[in-house]
Amino acid sequence: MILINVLGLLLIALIIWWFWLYKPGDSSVSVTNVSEANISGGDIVITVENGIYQPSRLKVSAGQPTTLTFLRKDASPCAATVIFPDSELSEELPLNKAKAVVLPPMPPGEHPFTCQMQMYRGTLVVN
Ligand SMILES: [Cu+2]
Repeated sequence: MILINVLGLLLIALIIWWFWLYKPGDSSVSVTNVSEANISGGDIVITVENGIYQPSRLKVSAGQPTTLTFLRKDASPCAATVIFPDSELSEELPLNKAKAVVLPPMPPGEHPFTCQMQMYRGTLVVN
């Protein structure tokens, strides 16, 4: 009886660890400096790999169309779509092939972009 309780507690601890504490490829840890890029140069390529967009924070200019170039290296189908909710836009990203996504002009502010299940997350900083 006690053994079963202990096993149950261990299982609960494992589940808590798995879902709340273990974060593979958490972008907030290592990429703070290189993850922010200014897109106005036009030649930034956003790599889709290991659960993060790299860079994941992009500065773009307000009031003009923006072209983002994505390069998907993650073969999982979830990474295949990038969604820009504020622009009501979604694009398919081919594997290992650069894909340019043209965004309409956006109002100033922070506009997120994600994959289908929101595991990949990025932010457009428009100003
Ligand atoms: Cu996803």
